[in-house]
Amino acid sequence: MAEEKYKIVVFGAFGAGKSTLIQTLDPQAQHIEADCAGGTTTVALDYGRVQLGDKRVYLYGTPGQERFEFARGIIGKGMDGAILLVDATAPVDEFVCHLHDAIALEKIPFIVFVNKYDAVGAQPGAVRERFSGAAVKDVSSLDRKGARDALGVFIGTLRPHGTGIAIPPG
Ligand SMILES: Nc1nc2c(ncn2[C@@H]2O[C@H](COP(=O)(O)OP(=O)(O)O)[C@@H](O)[C@H]2O)c(=O)[nH]1
Ligand SMILES: [Mg+2]
Repeated sequence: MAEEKYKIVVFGAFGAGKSTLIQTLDPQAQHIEADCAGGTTTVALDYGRVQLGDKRVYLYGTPGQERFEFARGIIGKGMDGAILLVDATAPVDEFVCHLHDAIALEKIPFIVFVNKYDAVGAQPGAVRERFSGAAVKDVSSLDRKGARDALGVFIGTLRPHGTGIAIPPG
């Protein structure tokens, strides 16, 4: 049987744990930084690969700041699913809600990973409640097995790359 491929993009605020998650899932993941605006800002991307049985998953981490909307648009092109990574130690702010709404609007299948849920001061319940209409799971970016298992369950709900319905832009 042919190998199935999936493109998954990880969205989340700066510091939510996106790079950590991708590094945990693929220790050989690439972290790429580029200077923008004459070196005054840095745009950081992550890229990793995970093999789950006969399923090959390509993971992309997007820059977490508001001003990199354009980069998220480019990286997100043709994704089969999205992970919204939320830091349970920080309030769910407008930016996180904006990311959620943008993913939902495009009808991208997604799951919310509640990261840092066991850290001091974490309020995972508040995150779960905020996104109660969606698939939500406590997943630590530092826990390889937990992250792999959660990714595997999510991938199992998706159609492989190239079989989804193309959504026209705009
Ligand atoms: N306690 C705890 N810290 C984490 C976890 N995941 C990430 N961090 C820390 O959060 C910080 C930001 O993580 P990073 O992956 O760089 O965030 P990014 O900006 O979303 O890529 C780092 O200091 C990580 O070590 C986690 O599951 N638990
Ligand atoms: Mg990062």
